Amino acid sequence: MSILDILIHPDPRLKKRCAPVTGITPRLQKLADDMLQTMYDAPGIGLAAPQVGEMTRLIVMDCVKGEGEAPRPMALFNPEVIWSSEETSIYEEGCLSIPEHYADVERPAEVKVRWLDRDGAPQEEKFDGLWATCVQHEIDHLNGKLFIDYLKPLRRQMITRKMVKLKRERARL
Ligand code: K1U
Ligand code: ZN
Repeated sequence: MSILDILIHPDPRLKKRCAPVTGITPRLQKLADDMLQTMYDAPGIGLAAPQVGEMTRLIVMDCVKGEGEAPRPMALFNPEVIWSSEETSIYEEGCLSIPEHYADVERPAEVKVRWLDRDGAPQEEKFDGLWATCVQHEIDHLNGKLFIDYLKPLRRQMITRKMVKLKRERARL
């Protein structure tokens, strides 16, 4: 398995809608495995394919938090929200493409999601808590949307300016 480079905002690939997967190939299975390894290495609780420059509808996540709890690595191809709760919850979100910036985002507290698993089998599951926040954040990535798009323009612009500066500094190293 390999650790992939994570794109940093602003990058045009993070603003584009990704194409659906038409069949689960060994290349896509390796991409899912590499994305999981990249996510654990970061560390993070989720990662979407466009964050590693792959414009395809694939996300990975593992929101198991407890010490001693078994990890639950998940790879979701073509994930879609098929039901959202009226009840919302607010969670302080971060993003591996916007390092060191966090903000409260309000989203449906529970969502039911349909996807194809690593073997191409259809799956459905209701997510709540951090899992619900994370799966919505990752599906947003597939539609070219970042958590800062939920913030007021001034705060979004301030974060974007800081990211431009960070990218310039990293490029100089
Ligand atoms: O999509 C991403 O950039 C990954 C992101 C997912 C996410 C975090 C918080 C709310 C919604 C979605 C991250 O994983 S940021 C890092 C992070 O949250 C974390 C890192 C280490 C331990 C626990 C959490
Ligand atoms: Zn993100």
